[in-house]
Amino acid sequence: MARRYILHLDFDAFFASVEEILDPALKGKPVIVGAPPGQRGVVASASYAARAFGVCSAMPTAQALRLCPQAIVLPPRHKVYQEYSARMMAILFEYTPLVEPLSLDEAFLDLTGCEARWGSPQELARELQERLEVELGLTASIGLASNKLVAKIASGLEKPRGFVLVPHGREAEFLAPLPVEKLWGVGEVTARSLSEMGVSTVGQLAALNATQLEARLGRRGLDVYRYARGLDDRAVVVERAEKSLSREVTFAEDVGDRKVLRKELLVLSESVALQLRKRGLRGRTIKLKLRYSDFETLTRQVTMGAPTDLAQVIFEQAARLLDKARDKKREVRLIGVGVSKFETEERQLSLFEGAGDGRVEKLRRLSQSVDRIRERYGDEAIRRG
Ligand code: TTP
Ligand code: MG
Repeated sequence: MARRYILHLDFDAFFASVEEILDPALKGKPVIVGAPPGQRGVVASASYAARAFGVCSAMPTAQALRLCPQAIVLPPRHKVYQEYSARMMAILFEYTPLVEPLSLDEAFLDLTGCEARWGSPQELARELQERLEVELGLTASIGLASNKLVAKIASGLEKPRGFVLVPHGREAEFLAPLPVEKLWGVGEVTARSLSEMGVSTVGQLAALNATQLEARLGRRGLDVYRYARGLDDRAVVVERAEKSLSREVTFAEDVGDRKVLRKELLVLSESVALQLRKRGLRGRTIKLKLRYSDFETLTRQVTMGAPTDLAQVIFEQAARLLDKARDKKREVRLIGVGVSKFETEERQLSLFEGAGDGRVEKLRRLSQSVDRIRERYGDEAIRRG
């Protein structure tokens, strides 16, 4: 069987770099894309010149400006970034149909068996990096490895313009010196729990056996056990154009308590909202799904005047549907939330501008900073209070 090659590609300082292309006078200067400091905004993207001053994403813009007063702060222009993202994806698809976009500026490619047509995966990766720079003017960092986990970590290690190849069989050795937080599934809480066991690097983690990890981390311990050894067999998933996005959960024990159901609904709404924002989608229809203990399943939905990608809005609608639809005498086995009727960014902008809804804007800013923290520290880092 052909050796598996997975490539992960991520643009360097994506939003800030696009701004530099559109205004070449910005090149090399400390550029920050984010909300202005007056609005308690945070940095979405910082150019590498700005990072030299200690500026990083998710940092409050006000703090960034204290570190680097000469920084140029620009408001995000999502439509433009989406265009560049689409151009990048189009180039990737020229090489293989096995492209999995992860967010606007990053994707996985499965290059297994590509040699016949494109030369070695290394050559292909280099060519890709060069083409993106010549044709789009954007630099990307690439990780190339036998699986997604290792490729993704590798692409982040030598930014900007990084290229890190992890040879087959050397995955564990490559990961060993890295901090445990680099692994999927290891957020702040898990890292703290591990450090109590004297474990701070992936190598130390790999010395633990599965039973120890399961005892400490629960079911997730087994995933972490495999990741620590550089093992990950997840496939590159080719996405169809999505029409809806949903999350559902089956309870270990059937639930009749409204409070418990609402709490789960909030967690699901947050998860759906995060996925929407990562994909740059907003939807107008919110759907609730309930399955009772006897497996009878019902769905209810509501369509709003304006699209959303906010957990709070999704939750409020779903919770209202729950109160209306639920038969309180029966216990619930499964609950789910979905969002559909997606709208394009352009229309969304005008709707939001027209609405002039200060609360929506405030929620959006909060959500963006929450996303950034989640990206960094994993889902477990934040739960709404
Ligand atoms: P990243 O790839 O995380 O950041 P980056 O491209 O700016 O910098 P790096 O060189 O470290 O890759 O995210 C891509 C873009 O997505 C980023 O330019 C800004 C935006 N973004 C948000 O607005 N909110 C978020 O929560 C995240 C993760 C990114
Ligand atoms: Mg990036």
